[in-house]
Amino acid sequence: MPRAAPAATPELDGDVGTFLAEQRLWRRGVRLLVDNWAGSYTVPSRTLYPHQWSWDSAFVTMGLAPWAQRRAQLELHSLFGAQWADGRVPHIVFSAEVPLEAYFPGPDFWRSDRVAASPAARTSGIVQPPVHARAAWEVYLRGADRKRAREFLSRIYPRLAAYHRYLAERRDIGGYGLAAITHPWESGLDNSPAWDEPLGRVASPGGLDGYVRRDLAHTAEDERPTDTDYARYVALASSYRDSGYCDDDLAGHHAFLVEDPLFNTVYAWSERALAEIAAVIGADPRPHTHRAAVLTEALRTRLYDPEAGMFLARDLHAGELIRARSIAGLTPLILPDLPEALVRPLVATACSPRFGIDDGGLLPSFDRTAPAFDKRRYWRGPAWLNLNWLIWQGLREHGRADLAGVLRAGMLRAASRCGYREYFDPVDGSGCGSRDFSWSAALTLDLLSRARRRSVAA
Ligand code: 2M8
Repeated sequence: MPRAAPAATPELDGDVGTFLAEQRLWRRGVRLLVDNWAGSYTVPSRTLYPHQWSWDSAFVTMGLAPWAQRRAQLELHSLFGAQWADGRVPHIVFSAEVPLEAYFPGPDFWRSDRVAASPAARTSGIVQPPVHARAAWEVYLRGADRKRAREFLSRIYPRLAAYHRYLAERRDIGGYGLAAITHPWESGLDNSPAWDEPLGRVASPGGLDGYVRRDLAHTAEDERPTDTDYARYVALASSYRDSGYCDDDLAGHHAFLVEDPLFNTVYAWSERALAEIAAVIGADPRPHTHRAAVLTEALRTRLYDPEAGMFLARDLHAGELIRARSIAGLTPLILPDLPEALVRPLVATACSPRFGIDDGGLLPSFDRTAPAFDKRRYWRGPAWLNLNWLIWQGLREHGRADLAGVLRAGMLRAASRCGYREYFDPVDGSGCGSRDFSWSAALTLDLLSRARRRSVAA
């Protein structure tokens, strides 16, 4: 896929220009997170996503940690305040103050209040990638008040451990330790072409009859999922809901069951963070270290595909890998115990024309050379800052500082040119989706604050 040459960005030229541009980015990012603060958590977007989302809150926490410790702590406490008795952390916690028609599917669709295990707040009943323990660890590392930071860890640790226990005990459908997801929304990469095949098996007889999509009021239609896909999302979520969100015999009664590389990578990454947290608060880190190692090994044996040179998702009903190359398959790079024999092909794939790290832009969410690639439609090609930020961490972890630097520059350039958009067209660099999107700002603040820490230390 040909790419337009990146236009010159005068504000990023030269040391002074860079300094001023980064100052501007910092101020705008802080302003945005202040504006999107809803009292005890941050909404991903005031328009498109007006409630609390699970993994969004974890990313936001990382961006709050360097300058707003109390808010960062509160962000996670408020999410885990809505944890279910079985340990699951719902992917959306609904605000009672937001009108019902502001978001679909809202609390009346999910009906969490009819489930005994659910909390007082109304929530969805599915989960999202478990980045939270890693976020909690970052909060602790950045806390100037060490006593308070330790107290925070002691309070949050049992909650985090309960979520991981839920995944280990209720979602290991394949039997190798990996958690299975029950819905594309659980992957975080909701509309990825990787889900086309397993989602295609979901019957949605009534389509969207009786439902009104609210997302299209805020974003262009060609940047969002189609009605056909939406009808399938709704059918799948309704069937899980109508089972009482029951995880017994999922393989027998649930149409979509997938082992996803991103979900399980952040699970392993967070399990390592749990080990660090346990050591600080005097709990036993060994079960976490053990599970992290099991997960890395299962990722390698179950999801790595040598021919693709990357990790692929596994469809548990079909019993095989899904041959669609999504950026999720590059994220195992963040695992420090990933063998060098796998790091090398992953880096090569990231630099290949399929993802194209070398040409100075951002990594797209899906293989640019595949027919399903769609440069502006959500999760079918556009570049997202959270995924680029994860790969950036992975490249640094494995000593690829040069490539990490290219990615960092790409992320800052995108935010400088287009503002904190939800995602970016990887071909011409323009912004798409929602404006003033929280994790785009938060992770940029994280990037900037790490550089500050380094220069202060120097
Ligand atoms: C998107 O997902 C929601 C459903 O959960 C939606 O499209 O309405 C995804 O990008 C997801 O990863 C993200 O957490 C959420 C809020 O930013 O939006």
